[in-house]
Amino acid sequence: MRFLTAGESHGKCLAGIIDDYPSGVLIDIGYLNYELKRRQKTFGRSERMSIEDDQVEIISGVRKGRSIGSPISFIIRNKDWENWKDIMEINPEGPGSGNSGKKLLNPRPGHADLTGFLKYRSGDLRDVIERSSARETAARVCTGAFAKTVLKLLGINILSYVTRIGKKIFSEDITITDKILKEIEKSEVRCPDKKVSLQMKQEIKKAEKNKDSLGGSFKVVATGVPPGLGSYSQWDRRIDGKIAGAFMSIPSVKGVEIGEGFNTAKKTGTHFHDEIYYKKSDGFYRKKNRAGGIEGGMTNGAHVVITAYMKPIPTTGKGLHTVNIKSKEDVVSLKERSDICAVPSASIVGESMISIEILNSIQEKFGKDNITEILENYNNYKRYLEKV
Ligand code: EPS
Repeated sequence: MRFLTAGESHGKCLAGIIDDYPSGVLIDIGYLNYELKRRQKTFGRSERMSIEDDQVEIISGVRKGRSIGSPISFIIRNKDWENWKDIMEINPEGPGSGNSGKKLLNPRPGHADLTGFLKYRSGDLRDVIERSSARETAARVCTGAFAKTVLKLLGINILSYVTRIGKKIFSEDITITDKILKEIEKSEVRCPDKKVSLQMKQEIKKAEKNKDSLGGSFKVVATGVPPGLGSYSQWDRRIDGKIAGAFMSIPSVKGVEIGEGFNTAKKTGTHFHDEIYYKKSDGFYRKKNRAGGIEGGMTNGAHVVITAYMKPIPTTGKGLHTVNIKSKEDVVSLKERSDICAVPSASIVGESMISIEILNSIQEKFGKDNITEILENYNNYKRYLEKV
């Protein structure tokens, strides 16, 4: 399964194309919209989130509620486009052609602005910031919801929660129960602990008051993943490489950890690796999961656990020292309406990226054309695992 997205942040809509999505999958539009809402409703976002009410419109690839094996395409309309029609006018002679808005010339350190200007040779940073905006991640979440729909049929589920916002940390190990999952969904910052959630919200309010922004970290966990997805046989088939790449592609993510990855350097082999046991009823199993469910470039049957680390949002009320791209004068970086902290929303994007990568590896091993074919091959593999 491959996907591409298109669309500017304040353009007419976002668009997505998903290729090689299996046929025969029941598509629940209500579920796709539910996932879009999960990304939108977190604390620390800009007023933009109260303007938008992300809803998917499927354009192709689905007939009478089922995928038919042809490319799926969809759009998500930007409600805010109504307020930006003139500035975003497509036609040179169109109704809004006389109004391009004020030229943006003061690039924000930490954003794509300066390098985008150098690379694409635009005299207005608006051309760069429209597409480099994290608004694009709404289309990824929609694609992720399509992927999750297939994974659920295989008993693979994905969850996420926030582990840090600024200085506030949630570092406990959680046991995955329905109660914890409900707590995470109830928390506006997607943290399983009520007290820490409040502290995280305070941290965001403090940053807002100081005209500043925040980063943090979030965890994504995939449960029910079978052993043997990915392969050690070639560098580009290693699933840890694919998952790390997918997470690094989320705007603002600067580090990705698999299991207790960042801890490995200080531990000895006998204190780090997850020892192997066997029980007739359960087959092979581990008591620990420091490897985060991946060994030798393959899933090992344990939960896949990823932590992503995000830098603070580059747009701040205070601004930072920068240089005007035209006059070359020292100035303060541009200020646009912006989020204070997007870590909780990014955790939903993380869920989407892992779903897409896991589904890709599933299709590589069990077939990609039709869901019944995938399920037959998958169940056959599971029967083999029970016997081995
Ligand atoms: C973003 C800036 C803000 C965010 C946007 C990402 O948009 P605006 O400039 O319209 O206020 O709200 O994120 C979204 C719109 C979204 O849907 O996530 C940026 O500069 O990356």
